[in-house]
Amino acid sequence: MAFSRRGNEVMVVDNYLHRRLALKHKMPPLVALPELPERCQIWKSVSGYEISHAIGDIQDFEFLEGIVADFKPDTIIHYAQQRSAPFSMKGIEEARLTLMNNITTTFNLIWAVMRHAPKAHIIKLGTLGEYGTPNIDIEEGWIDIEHKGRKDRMLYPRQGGSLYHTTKIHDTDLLWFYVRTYGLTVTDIMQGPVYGVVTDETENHPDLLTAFDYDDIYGTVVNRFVVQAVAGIPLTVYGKGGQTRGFLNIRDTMQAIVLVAENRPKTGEMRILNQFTEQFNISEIADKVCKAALSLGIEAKVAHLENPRLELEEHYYKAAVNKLAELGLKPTMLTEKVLREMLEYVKEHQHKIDKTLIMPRVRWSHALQHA
Ligand code: USQ
Repeated sequence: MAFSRRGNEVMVVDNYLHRRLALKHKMPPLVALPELPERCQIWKSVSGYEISHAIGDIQDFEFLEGIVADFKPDTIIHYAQQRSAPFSMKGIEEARLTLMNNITTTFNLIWAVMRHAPKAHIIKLGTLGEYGTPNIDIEEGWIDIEHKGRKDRMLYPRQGGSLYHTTKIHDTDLLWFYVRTYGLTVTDIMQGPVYGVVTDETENHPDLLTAFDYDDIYGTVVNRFVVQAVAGIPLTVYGKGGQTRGFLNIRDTMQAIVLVAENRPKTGEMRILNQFTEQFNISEIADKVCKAALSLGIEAKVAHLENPRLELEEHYYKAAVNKLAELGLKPTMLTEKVLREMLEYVKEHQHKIDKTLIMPRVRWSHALQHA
């Protein structure tokens, strides 16, 4: 929608993976959304612009190849990923699905582009979690290393905290291999956890919103805390709550993709950008949500749960984030007003909250216990 309203010819390809998994594992979003063809119609009626679509799985190379050959895109935004860390740690079936889906979609896309649109700019959604939580500053994709008197510039070391994050590392590696070997043009955007409800395009159109997930597997931490506050459930801080991440508003995800598409890297370049607006630890997020809730008369509490994940709960964290600002990104901050708007949205749909979806069910150590 963001590209369409700028006058671009847009095509969306979807296999409903997110919806199918949500259905199978009984974790619906807060508000049910129409399927893609209906959403395209609604978009046409509100904007006048047409978005074409195809329903299918890009793990099927022939399906994808046909689309790239016909449409001949000059920019491709690759969102086709199983993107939940807890899902990828649930068991072997979920782990395999995540690994196969994420790597195969990237691999197929690379080949479809090489064959039919070699000049296309691939914009790949990466994740800050690829870098993990190292005890040194995190750079934007690359690091200059001096070793035994010699210097080189290499991919910044990566160490994911879940299998999902590890598949994103594989993606980066695959893309970098094909960029340096065949001269593809790629931007890998390393985003932190996203929060928020609306973008400029969806603000007044509830049927065009993205899924607002709050369960333990799909929901990300800020959105979960907002729902928990409204539902009167103590906010589920995992462990000590000193886990620090770089957060961003969903509005900025769109802003970034548009900026990146409009400012292509050099042909044959692998450009890597970090994206977040502010760093917080989880306890700070919980405090902010409690404060905003209180301003609406909701008294939220915080609970420190045993951490279902294996992650550092207190650590150094300092990530560079310059390149998107240089392209002109105007950051949206996590203000009390923004949190209040989220709380108000959730309050409107309070009756739809399923409280059984809140507590964490997936433990990183689960697979070991069942080995
Ligand atoms: N956390 C809690 N309580 C909760 C949920 C999460 O304390 O109820 C903690 C987690 O332990 C973790 C942090 O909050 O330390 C972030 O968890 P999250 O579920 O919000 O985000 P994460 O699993 O890391 O994954 C999300 C998206 C993923 C994206 C990633 C960016 O689902 O697609 O790639 O954020 S990043 O975290 O930078 O890797």
